[in-house]
Amino acid sequence: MPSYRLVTPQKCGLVGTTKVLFALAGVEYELVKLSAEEMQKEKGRMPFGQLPILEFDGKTIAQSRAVARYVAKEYGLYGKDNYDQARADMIVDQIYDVVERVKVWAKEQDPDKKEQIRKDIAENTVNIIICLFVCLQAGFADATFLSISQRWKLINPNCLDGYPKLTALNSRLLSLPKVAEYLKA
Ligand SMILES: N[C@@H](CCC(=O)N[C@@H](CS)C(=O)NCC(=O)O)C(=O)O
Repeated sequence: MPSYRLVTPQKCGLVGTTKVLFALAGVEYELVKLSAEEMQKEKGRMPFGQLPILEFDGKTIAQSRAVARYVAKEYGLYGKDNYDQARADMIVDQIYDVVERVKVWAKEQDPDKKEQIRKDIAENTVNIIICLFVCLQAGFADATFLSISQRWKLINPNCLDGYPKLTALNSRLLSLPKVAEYLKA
């Protein structure tokens, strides 16, 4: 097995999915957290001058979603065929659409517009994704969901209520000791 180095700034949510995937796969890796000064010094090793990156066997992968997808593929967590993988991609892309809406929500100053965006996210988009999850058990999408869902709770702390299958899936993931460890870190 390669010796993985997952290099990230001190504070960065972008490695969350990869950390969950490594935990699900039971794969050891070194998590390297660089300070701002260290990051400046190390820029030359980063393909696009940004973190996170994944290093192994003299190779480097940048872009957090490419890193997560690579780890998912390597450890059989991406779906068994092109159709399952496309469904995983579909859900992950939808999750990131929600993340973009959350950014718009966070910046909006007008209380009425802000509330409208919150409702739109909480009552429509999040529910659509949750419904899709009920028919899918792909590690890549699960891991993305788990790492991002913490942010959704800001919008609607009860967003999983009424979705017993998803709640069960979440509980199963959270009950894995390594995933629980990841959430504490
Ligand atoms: N789309 C990239 C974004 C990477 C990114 O914005 N990284 C930030 C840290 S979280 C960074 O390296 N900022 C320092 C810089 O751009 O100089 C990804 O998903 O990996």
